[in-house]
Amino acid sequence: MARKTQKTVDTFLGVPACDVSHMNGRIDVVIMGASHATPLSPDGASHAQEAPDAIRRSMKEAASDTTRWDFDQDGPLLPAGIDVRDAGNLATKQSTPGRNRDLIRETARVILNASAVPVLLGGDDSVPIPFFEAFETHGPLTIIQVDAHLDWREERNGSRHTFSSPMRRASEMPWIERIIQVGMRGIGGSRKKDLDDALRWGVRIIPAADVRRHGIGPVVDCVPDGARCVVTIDCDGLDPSVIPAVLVPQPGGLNFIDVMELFDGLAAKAWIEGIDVVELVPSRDVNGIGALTAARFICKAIGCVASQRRRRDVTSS
Ligand SMILES: [Mn+2]
Repeated sequence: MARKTQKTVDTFLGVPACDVSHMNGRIDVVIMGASHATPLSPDGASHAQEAPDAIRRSMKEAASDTTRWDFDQDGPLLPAGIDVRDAGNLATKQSTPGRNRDLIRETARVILNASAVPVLLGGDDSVPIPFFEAFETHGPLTIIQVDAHLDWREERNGSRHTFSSPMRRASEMPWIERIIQVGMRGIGGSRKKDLDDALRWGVRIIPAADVRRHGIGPVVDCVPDGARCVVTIDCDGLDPSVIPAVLVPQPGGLNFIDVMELFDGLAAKAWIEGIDVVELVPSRDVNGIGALTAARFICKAIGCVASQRRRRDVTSS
């Protein structure tokens, strides 16, 4: 059976579907899925390819009435006065990494040029590389990454674009002026040289243990007022009890509320210009709690975009 690349599923929270090649009028947020970018192995199945639809599906029940009060947002589930669309899943394939990267970069660029905030559902952690590239003319940018791992490998299996390298590739993009990495712990693929390179570049590394000790406030403090930010969340940055649906669980991760507070802190002082959530592995999930948690990050992100749009309208009027 041929692998489906563009599934027809319900949109996230039942928002209107959107064709990015025909974006008219003011649209605030566009959600899109990318099951693949640069897989570690071009044959076989990607561990995170089912994630975009699993995330959408997890909110299907709640989507029946988006006026319900959402305590994590201190507002309705879908904020009033904001136009959110779902562009579905890009036609990515495991076997076409170069084309996948082009699709992700160009689609995100179209969304950004329409002054909307792209929300990208991966896919593994290679998906953010072309996503960051799309912001070339929208910088200078601060990247805030939630991840257990450093992701600073120069290459892996001969490729510079896999899930082991997104932060090193980000550091090479001139429009990225600041990188903050939160949630590091345990054992990943990095060696000391990778860590040294990251620190030399100026990355602020805030291990998971520091978040437990001091909360998320010091992370938000690293972001200057008015900074343009992209939030990139690797699901393994969260504790496995919060998101069990990951490839390699690492004990001692962030909690759900940490991420809520991170979004609130950023929305209050900076501008969230893009969000991605990657590395959700639905086949490893427990009762759908991981997919639901990832979906709740997206709900929160939409709420933050709504509040910053209100702030921008007040500032510019
Ligand atoms: Mn990662």
